[in-house]
Amino acid sequence: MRFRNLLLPVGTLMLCGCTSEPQTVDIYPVPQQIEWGKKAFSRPSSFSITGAESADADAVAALTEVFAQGEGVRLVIGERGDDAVASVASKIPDQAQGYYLKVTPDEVVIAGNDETGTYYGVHTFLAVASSPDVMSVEITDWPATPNRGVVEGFYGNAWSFDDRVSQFKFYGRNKLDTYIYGPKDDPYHREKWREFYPEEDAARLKALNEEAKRRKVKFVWGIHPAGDHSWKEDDNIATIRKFEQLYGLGLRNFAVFFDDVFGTHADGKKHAEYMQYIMDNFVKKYPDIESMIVCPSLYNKKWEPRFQPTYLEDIAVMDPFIQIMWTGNSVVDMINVEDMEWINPRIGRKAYIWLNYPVTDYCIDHILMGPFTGNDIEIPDMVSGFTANPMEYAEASKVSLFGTAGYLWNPEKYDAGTAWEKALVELVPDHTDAFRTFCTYNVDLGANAHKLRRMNESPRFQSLVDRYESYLYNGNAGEAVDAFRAEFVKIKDASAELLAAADDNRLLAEIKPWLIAGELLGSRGEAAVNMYEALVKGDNEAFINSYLTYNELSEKAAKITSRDFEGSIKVAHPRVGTLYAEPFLRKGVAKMIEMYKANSDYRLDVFPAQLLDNVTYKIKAGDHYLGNPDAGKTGGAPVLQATEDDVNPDRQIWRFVYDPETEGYSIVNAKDGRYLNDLCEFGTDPFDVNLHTFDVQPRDGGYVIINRSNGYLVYWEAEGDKVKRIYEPDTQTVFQLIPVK
Ligand code: 14T
Repeated sequence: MRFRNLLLPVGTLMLCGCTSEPQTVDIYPVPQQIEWGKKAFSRPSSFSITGAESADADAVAALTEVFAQGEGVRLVIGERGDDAVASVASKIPDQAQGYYLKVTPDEVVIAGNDETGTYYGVHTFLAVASSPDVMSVEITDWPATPNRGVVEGFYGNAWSFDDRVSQFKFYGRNKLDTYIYGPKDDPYHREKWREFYPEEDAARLKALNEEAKRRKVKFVWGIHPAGDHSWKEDDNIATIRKFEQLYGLGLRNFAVFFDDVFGTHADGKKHAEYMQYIMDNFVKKYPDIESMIVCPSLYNKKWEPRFQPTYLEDIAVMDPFIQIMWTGNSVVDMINVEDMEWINPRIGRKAYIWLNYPVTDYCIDHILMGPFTGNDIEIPDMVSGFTANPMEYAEASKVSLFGTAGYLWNPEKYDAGTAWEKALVELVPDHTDAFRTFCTYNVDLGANAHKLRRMNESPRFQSLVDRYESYLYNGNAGEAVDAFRAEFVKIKDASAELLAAADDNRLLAEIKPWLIAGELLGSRGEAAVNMYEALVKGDNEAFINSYLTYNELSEKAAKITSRDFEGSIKVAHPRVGTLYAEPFLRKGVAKMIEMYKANSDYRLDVFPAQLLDNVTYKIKAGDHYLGNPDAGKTGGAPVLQATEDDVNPDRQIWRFVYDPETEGYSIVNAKDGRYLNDLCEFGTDPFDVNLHTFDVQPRDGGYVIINRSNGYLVYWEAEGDKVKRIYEPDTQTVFQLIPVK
């Protein structure tokens, strides 16, 4: 890299003989070529601007929002072909969206290869000129990846108008140029795809498109018709009409999504015919349409066996104008060179990446605040675009998206840790240390159906566990106790500091429930440390009091909800520090209670009934017993039976085995060893802890049984002789678990 910089023509820059260290600023995304000189001038309030009339108006506006047109150093702005920048024409890189920027003591030149290039050049200049000493510099820059950005493609509560406006500003500053609109739960995107947007919604989309344009972001509007497309003419016509509504609002970039549909709706030949119809009757009719993107039904390699063997061949015939999306090796996966080498030849073009990160619609109790990492640096050349599917928390997603922007612009100079650190400063400038602490506790996704994990959560806590956990159990714990207490206080104080600042920061306001959960994690930890100290001293009363505090705080934490507003698509139960801190606490408290019970009988009544691990129970709903009459068969479901099974009692006996990873129990029949799956049927696939364990919670003298397989909480309700799955807890059944033997 270094020698490449030396090859750069340095022009009038006086690079040699500098005496003082240049006070350079970090520019992000990192430019392709940059050479700093000495101080050029002190940060002024105005420049004498030349070329503003012919230069890109959005670029000029971004510049003059910060610096007035007036006295001072000459600033020349324009794009290739403009007279103003003719003298540097040979230095402008010829890559799309590229720019040349030069700052010297008597002149600033910002020259784009195109309009977007000029706009990006202005943003780089604003970073250079953000320091009191503006340094001389020469930058030649361009993006490594075409079509960089975000696909709002998640299930759940769609982003608001304000969320999106705030995103576009952020994209413009960070040189992301694409936003694909596809929130699964916007009825006019998917469920009611044939219907026009009502006037108010239409006006908002129009305004958003204009806002996006000002930030040099392509607003791509997507339709999701495949769930009930008839593959007949009238539905084709309905599609064109709907597209024409959006075209009429000024949109020029479009997409069609065929994801998450199956059977006859996932037919590659039909998809190709439909797209040809759209090309002939819409795209070709309006020559100013800029793009048409398709998300296929088979959108990741792992699903290949599920589809018609010819699906990819069938869609490969689509018009080359059409870009085809791909999520990689599986639904949720980072992208590597082999993925691209596999898919590109099969679809006869460079795939357009839909990266399912930091989306959390399948693990909604988590927020993903860790660094953006894991994608190969070679892939920008192998894709036609790269968009990240974010969380329904728009502001919080920016921590990850900031990294996405830097990675896509210049993967070779992208460092995930440095980018993450910069994101924290930019997003929470006044409470960065507290925000850093909080974010480190919100990195892993927990056990989930897609199996993506991030093990680099709370490294400080992890190292405490590694160093000290065994000390605690060996009774040699002075140092360890202090270290754990300090770390719990740290997460508690950080969360409290951020909560106090939340009203002045959109991002913090958005994640308030998680901040509350963070604060409670810290105070629960303190209570647990107090329990430990009391236990060591043999102070029963202090132990019980701290335990009651721990319990009260834990119950409070379990009741926190996020997105619990009227009409919310899904309510989340925020969980923080689930990889190291939470398991440490749970394991530690259980162990302390065990030790306490072995040595004392003082106030044992305050310990709540606990489900025992690896113990067999009869499961009763009212006076019915859950049974397995077809023991030994394959599939089927358990049945609620009015009488006890005297012939073969094991058919009504179930073993509950705790899985610490999912904090849930598997439920296995004693007669034939078959497990109950997420559908409350007998599983036929290999047992999967991520899908086939249950939360079993004490309630009203009995227990409720909950499955959290795919982000949704699913409850059990006894109805007739069946157990059915319900999505609202109100009518769930309280079961009696009767220990057997
Ligand atoms: F279109 C695709 F590329 C895609 O990823 N589709 C959905 C997406 O909307 C969702 O946000 C994402 C993460 O949950 O995964 C896809 O949705 C799924 C995937 C599954 F494997 C929904 C249910 C599944 F079982």
